[in-house]
Amino acid sequence: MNIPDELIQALQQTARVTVMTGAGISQESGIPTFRDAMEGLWAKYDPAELATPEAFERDPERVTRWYDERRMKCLSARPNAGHHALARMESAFQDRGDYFVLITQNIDGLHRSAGSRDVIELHGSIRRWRCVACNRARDEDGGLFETYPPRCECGGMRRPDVVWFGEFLPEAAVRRATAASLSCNLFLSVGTSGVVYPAADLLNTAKVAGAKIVEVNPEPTPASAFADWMLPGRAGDVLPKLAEITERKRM
Ligand code: BV8
Ligand code: ZN
Repeated sequence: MNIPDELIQALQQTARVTVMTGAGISQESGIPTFRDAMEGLWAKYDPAELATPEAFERDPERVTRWYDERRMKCLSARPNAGHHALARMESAFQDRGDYFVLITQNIDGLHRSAGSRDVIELHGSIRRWRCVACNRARDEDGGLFETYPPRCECGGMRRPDVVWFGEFLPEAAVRRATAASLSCNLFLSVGTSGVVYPAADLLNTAKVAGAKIVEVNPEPTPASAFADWMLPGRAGDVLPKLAEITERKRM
């Protein structure tokens, strides 16, 4: 696919870029997207059912077992060309003193592993687990837990430090993501179906504030109607092209 000239211009003239990614960018790293995450054992549950405080309340063992299996998949996954391209774009923009902010809805940590320095994780991290009693939290990079739910030293149950449906997003992350959407002049929406709020609002916030919108997705989404450029392709194919344009000297 070739990149439209006006988008090439925009990428090379623009000084303020904000990117928001969803599960689609990790699909090429072998992590099923949220909707098709329900494979095998989990085929009979609706993910939005399991990713709730009520589900945890009702059956902490089943919920923490599901997350721990997803944690293993995330820990063994490798960032793909899409993740690496965004890390290159961050360096290209920031090295020339321009503004580049990466927001993600993903909890898999792959942007950081690809070298992105500053990632706003709107929905938390599946690697970090916290105690519901004393709030002690730490990254878990080892094998599967022995017991479910895993227990804290204080005896409390530990849960993944992710945002479940019906839970508020981390205040600081929302503030930073909103500021980045308000102040950019190019907003890239990559690999997201744009149906989960309030994350899905950020594209609209950027649009209303006057930013040009680029969407990268093999399928159209509800956001496609608002996009100035809809690039119908996989993140791993399209983003390296955008990174290469960004790294080329400005006209
Ligand atoms: C909240 C962590 C306040 C857990 C997740 C309006 C306003 C506010 C809230 C709501 C609202 N309407 C409804 C709500 C409630 C709810 C919501 O949005 N529900 C939806 C289902 C309608 N929102 C919430 O509950 C949020 N909290 O609002 O708090 C509040 C508090 C109390 C009471 C009321 C309100 C919390 C939402 C966060 C939930 N946590 N993740 C976990 O992962 O287990 S959401 C999870 O699903 C992901 O993080 C992500 O955000 C979402 C999945 O979306 P995508 O990432 O887009 O993935 P998806 O599979 O859908 O799509 C993949 C896309 O990739 C596709 O388009 C595909 O074509 C594309 N693709 C595939 N391959 C590729 C590709 N693209 C590029 N390259 C490829 N190779
Ligand atoms: Zn504790």
